[in-house]
Amino acid sequence: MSTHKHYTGLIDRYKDRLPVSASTRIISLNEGNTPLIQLQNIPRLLGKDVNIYVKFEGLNPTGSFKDRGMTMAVTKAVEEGSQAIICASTGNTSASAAAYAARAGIKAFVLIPDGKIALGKLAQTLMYNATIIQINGNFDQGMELVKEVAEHAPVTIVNSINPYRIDGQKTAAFEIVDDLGFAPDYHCLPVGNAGNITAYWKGYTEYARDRVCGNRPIMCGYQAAGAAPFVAGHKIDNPETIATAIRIGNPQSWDYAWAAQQESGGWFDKFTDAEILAAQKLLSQQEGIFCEPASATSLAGAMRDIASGKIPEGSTIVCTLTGMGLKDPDTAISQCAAAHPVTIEANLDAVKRAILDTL
Ligand code: AN7
Repeated sequence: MSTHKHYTGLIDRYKDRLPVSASTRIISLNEGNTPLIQLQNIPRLLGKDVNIYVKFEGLNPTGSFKDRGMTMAVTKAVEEGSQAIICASTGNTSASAAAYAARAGIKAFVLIPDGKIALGKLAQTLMYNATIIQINGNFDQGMELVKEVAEHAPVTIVNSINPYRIDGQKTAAFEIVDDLGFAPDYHCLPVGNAGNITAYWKGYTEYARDRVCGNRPIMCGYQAAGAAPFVAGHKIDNPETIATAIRIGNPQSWDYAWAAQQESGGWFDKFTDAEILAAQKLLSQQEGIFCEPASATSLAGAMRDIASGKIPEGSTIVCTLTGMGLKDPDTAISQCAAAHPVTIEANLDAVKRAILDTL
């Protein structure tokens, strides 16, 4: 028998810091351990002496950071005897819940806003065979319905109001400190339902408490202009943005996110859809890193705050890229309409001309 030791996911790696025991059956797809990539060309374009890293969470098994929380939430749901999980979702949580339910052999029910889910996320959720319930309403309405129905049906909620989700997701902060050898000065991330900013703050706080790192980063939470309750200071009734992942007006982790902002000395800010898409394109074209629109909000924010000097030169900055670009092919293709591929005759002359025209 092989004694080869291989990576079996973030619960195994960080089990001393997670609520599991030796007898827990771990439901894992080898999530976590995502790359921390240093940007090379964008800092040069900004003309500033800064170290920007991206934590590419789009390389998790279902293509988003949600897998970190989901391995933990589904592991605990199964341990507690649950036969079914449920969530409301803007798309990524539903894909992740569906995958981990399949892995565990239990049922997944997902409530999604009709017509407002990126195509890749819908494809995944269908393939993993979740029961999809589309509602004529938005994420916030779905979330309220999920909380109500869970009181009447034997289903475990796996949205980030489930504390095990936060526990799983805090491991992203551990990985960043373990990779860098220290905590960054600034941590930038998109904020929707606010589970992730809550989780990162919990992770950094735990590592600082245990002296794994000496400091905690300043937390910068960035939202879409049409869905920016933390910038407004109150919930939003009809959130709208092309970044459908963060089309959320009533964040469930409201108080935790404010605590992260206040305790870290950080801030919230908002970005138009055009700014978000420009950052997504810049990251693809300058660095070869393709994230989904919502994820690019973190880079849009870092760039604005570096340019203005709010984030000073000499800083180390980590931006979380929460999801991968293939999640939303429609938005990617429609953004590149001007550079639409041309079709030519299949002969050498035509190919030569096509190349020379471009050079
Ligand atoms: C790519 O899938 O809420 O602030 O239901 O998919 O922790 O909510 C997704 C959120 C950022 C915001 N980036 O994170 C869902 C859902 C991407 C996301 C967020 C989401 P939170």
